[in-house]
This record gives sequence, structure tokens and C-alpha cells, in this order.
Amino acid sequence: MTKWIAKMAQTLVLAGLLIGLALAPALAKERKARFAIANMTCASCPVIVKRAMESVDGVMAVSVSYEEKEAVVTYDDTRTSPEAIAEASTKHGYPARVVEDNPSQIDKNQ
Ligand SMILES: [Cu+2]
Repeated sequence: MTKWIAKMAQTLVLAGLLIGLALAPALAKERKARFAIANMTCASCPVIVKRAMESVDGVMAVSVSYEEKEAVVTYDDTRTSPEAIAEASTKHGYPARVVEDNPSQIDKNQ
């Protein structure tokens, strides 16, 4: 009898773990922010900005436009913030300013 209960409990724990694992990615909050980037003077500047922003833990994707002088960054807001991402670019000589945080239209434009 107790063996049966132990087995049942073990199964429930395992099921709970599996459900938790399946839900974890859905719970991570993916957001996008748009930044205005200063000091980009040639075509290789966006590469430096991109690398600087990508080095921030929690940043998932960075798209830098030299023409628009801006960056669109996809990040996990449980691990980083737009301020931390802007600081990474600023430290590398390209002061960044948050223009929009999580605007729905960014998803449609990309
Ligand atoms: Cu340059």
C-alpha cells in the first residue's frame, strides 16, 4: 500500500517537473526596445554597437541600423533592462537612449 502511494507521488512529481519545463519558456518575458544611437559615423560602427548589446546577459537579438541610427533589441526582461542594454553601448562610445520599450508595432515591422 505505501509502495503504491510512493509510486503515485513519484509520478506526480515527475509530471509536475515536465509541466514546469514545458511552461518555463512561455513564462520568460520577451520584450523589445528601440534605442537611438549616437556617434555612429561609418558602416562598421553598428557592428560594435551590436556586439556590445549582445554581450549583455538576457539579450536575445540585436538589429542595428546605421541609416536610422537606431537599434532594436529583443531581451528577456527577467534578466536585463533597457537601461543596462543602453549602458553597454554607451560604454563602447555609442551613447544609447531608449526611444520605445515593448511597442507592439515593432513586432509587425520586423
Ligand atoms: Cu565606424
